[in-house]
Amino acid sequence: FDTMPNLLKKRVFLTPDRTAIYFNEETITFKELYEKSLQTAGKLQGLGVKKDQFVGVLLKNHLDTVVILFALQLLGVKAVILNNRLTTKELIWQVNDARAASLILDNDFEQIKKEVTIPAVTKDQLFAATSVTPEIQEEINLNDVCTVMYTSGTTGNPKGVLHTYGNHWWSAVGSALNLGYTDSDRWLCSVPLFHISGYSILMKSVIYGMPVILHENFDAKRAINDIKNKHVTIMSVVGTMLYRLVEALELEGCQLPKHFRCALLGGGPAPLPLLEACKAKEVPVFQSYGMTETASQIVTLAPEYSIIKLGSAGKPLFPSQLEIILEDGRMASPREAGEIVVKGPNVTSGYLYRPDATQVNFNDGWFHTGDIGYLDGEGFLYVLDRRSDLIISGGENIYPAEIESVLLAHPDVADAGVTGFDDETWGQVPAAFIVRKKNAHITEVELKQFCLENLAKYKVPKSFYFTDKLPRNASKKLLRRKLSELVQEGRI
Ligand code: S0N
Ligand code: AMP
Ligand code: MG
Ligand code: MG
Ligand code: MG
Repeated sequence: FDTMPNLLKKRVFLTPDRTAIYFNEETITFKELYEKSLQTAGKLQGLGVKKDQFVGVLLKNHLDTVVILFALQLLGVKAVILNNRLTTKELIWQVNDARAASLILDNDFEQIKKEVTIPAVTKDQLFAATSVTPEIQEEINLNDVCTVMYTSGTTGNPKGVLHTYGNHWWSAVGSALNLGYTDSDRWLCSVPLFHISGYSILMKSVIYGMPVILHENFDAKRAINDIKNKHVTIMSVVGTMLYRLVEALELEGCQLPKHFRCALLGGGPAPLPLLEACKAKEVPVFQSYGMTETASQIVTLAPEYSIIKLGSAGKPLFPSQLEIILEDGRMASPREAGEIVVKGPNVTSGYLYRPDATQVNFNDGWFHTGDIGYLDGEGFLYVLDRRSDLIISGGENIYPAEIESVLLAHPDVADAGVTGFDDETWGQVPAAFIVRKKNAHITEVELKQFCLENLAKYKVPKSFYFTDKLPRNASKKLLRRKLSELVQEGRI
């Protein structure tokens, strides 16, 4: 059976007066959220937005964003949710790739508003528009696409990951069956709503009937305050955020209150020193493994194992399965490393307009993550390595190939290679290796500036090394791992 009542409508029917969102000094109930979303749906429809269209959304964490995202769900519009940190060039590429019919953006994204060729409406313009009676999707089909989020690839351009309503539903259910849910739970969302880490919290809010404390961005002090004063019990974090949180606790010489029961840690590897620092400060960390394609965590360490299985990402959530596959296609034995392959109702059905990429990544309903790991004898997952060459900086993904192609486009650059260096603050940061063209004198400063014009700031290499030749194998393939060795061995 693949239909369900509209999620927000159902939630309003069940518990209209419960708090849905705390945002700064504002608090709104599910009933108020529904009314605002309904009115906004009417305005969107008045502006020509229609069911089944793809519509770009470029909005910051804000109560208005929540309203707009649910308005789109009420209309049955597929939201293409864009990463605020990207450059105008990168954003326009994604909007075009998604064949978005229009774009809704925050008031201060002026550049893209000027450059984009589809109708673009700012949040202020949207809220000032006249409302018509919206045609609401009373039922949702679990196979219908709800959201699209772009993720970069090893080679080539970013791909739009499709999330159906079913993916979001099962992700929320799978999480609750593991973390549990009680009426006193309140989830702090200081991760971006444009990532599945943030959006999935909104879906949980509506599905569980749970209040969300929404922050515009992550600020450790503010997080600690709200955990105490607004009775936050769970929050989602990436490693960089958790480091800052523990640091702030140390600085203030305090601990988190007992009601805080879970820091859901995802988006990248969990360094052991971080886990140990959390243990010392009694911060209850739930390590997890997940990705945009799995509509948030798919593997999470249950609380009773957080100490004895330190470093493990846990076991697959109830609705999901996981296998380790060797290069020859055989299943790995316990402790034998291979590719992590996952299956479940939370896993994406594929990439937008990319049947080729979808086919490459799926085999009999199993999604090949490209990540490397092993299972211990009891079925606990240990993630060893990221998908090929992926650099994760503060929870944002960076693919070397993307930076290399920008560098290679510079007229003074003959060859370029990028690799990740370990970094205390961000986990990893990109470093660039450049071979200048003959008689060219391009400097680090100039190359950085060139990158800034073409790439989101977090993708701009933190260091540049100039060299005569890059390590390549016989078939001219760049050996990225050799790049860091050049530096370590002092040969550059
Ligand atoms: C780490 C964060 C909070 C840092 O942002 P901050 O401190 O607000 O920075 P800004 O004030 O905006 O900028 C200051 C300077 O820092 C640079 N900068 C910002 N971010 C980065 C970065 N990531 N890497 C490198 N540099 C960065 C700015 O450019 C600026 O530079 P200057 O000063 O030079 O101008 C922020 O990055 C953040 O929020 N990160 C988290 C993103 C995230 O949520 N990622 C997860 C994505 N993955 C998924 O969603 C799938 C997994 C998942 O679902 C999940 C993940 C985590 C937790 C739970 C789950 C789940 O399963 O539910
Ligand atoms: P994204 O969809 O942008 O969050 O990227 C997800 C990627 O982050 C995964 O494919 C992994 O490469 C990496 N990742 C997520 N969780 C972990 C973990 N627990 N340990 C190591 N890498 C992780
Ligand atoms: Mg900041
Ligand atoms: Mg989650
Ligand atoms: Mg990531």
